[in-house]
Amino acid sequence: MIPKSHPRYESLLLRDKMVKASKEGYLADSALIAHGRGEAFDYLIGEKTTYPAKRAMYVAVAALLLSNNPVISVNGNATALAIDEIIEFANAINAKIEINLFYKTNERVKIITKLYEDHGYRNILGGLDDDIEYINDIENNRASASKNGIYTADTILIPLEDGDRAEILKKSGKNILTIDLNPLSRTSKMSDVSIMDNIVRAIPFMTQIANDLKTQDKKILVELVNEFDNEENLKESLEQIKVKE
Ligand code: PTJ
Repeated sequence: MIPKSHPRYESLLLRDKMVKASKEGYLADSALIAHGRGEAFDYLIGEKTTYPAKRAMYVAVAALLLSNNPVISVNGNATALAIDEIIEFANAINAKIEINLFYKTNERVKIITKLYEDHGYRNILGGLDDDIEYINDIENNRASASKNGIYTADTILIPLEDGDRAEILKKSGKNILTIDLNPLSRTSKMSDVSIMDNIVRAIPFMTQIANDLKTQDKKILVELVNEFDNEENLKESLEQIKVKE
């Protein structure tokens, strides 16, 4: 039990979630390493949501609301850290959720499918019985996707995604949005909208934004998307990393 007074309380709570998920057998072997990299970047931005991240979140939510078939891609790490928040967000924007594992095993897919069901989400895509297609005919696990989900999606939110997978999705012409604490990652660089923030802060904030933007005229959402420059926003994100005592 971590005392609430501990100066690193929030961070230790997330570590606990990751360790528990690892023991439950649904994380990739390298999941804790990926988490550690995220932690380091989060530390350097003061573990707070920065202004460029907020701006990117508004644009990402607008893009999702404007889409015909928006999909939220989830892996082991995203599930361990924010399963309930992801379900709430998907419901708020009417998006599908698809299990999309970089280090895919049937066992992990089975456990994650059950987790979403246990948390009240019945229509998870990417399960073992789902219809699978290969993006751009690349017959490789990295390119597999649910026929009714990522395969036919126009906009995909890919939090904490590996660069190879992001590249395949980007090359297929889809609108790619990411949440990634590393603004220098290949995924951040090749996405259309990159949110440099911790998934545990970003997703609940995006649900709030969705509830706000849903009441706005479609024209305003289109303007938000069209005026956004991801490269410029990533530069500003990088400037938020301050190394000082
Ligand atoms: O469950 P799987 O098999 O799909 O595997 C998931 C991981 C995350 C292991 C896999 O996708 C992977 O290896 O990813 P990478 O290449 O390590 O990229 C993950 C990115 O997410 C890195 O840039 C991290 O800095 C970032 N990251 C880690 N934790 C968080 C994060 N970004 C936002 N919030 C976090 N909590």
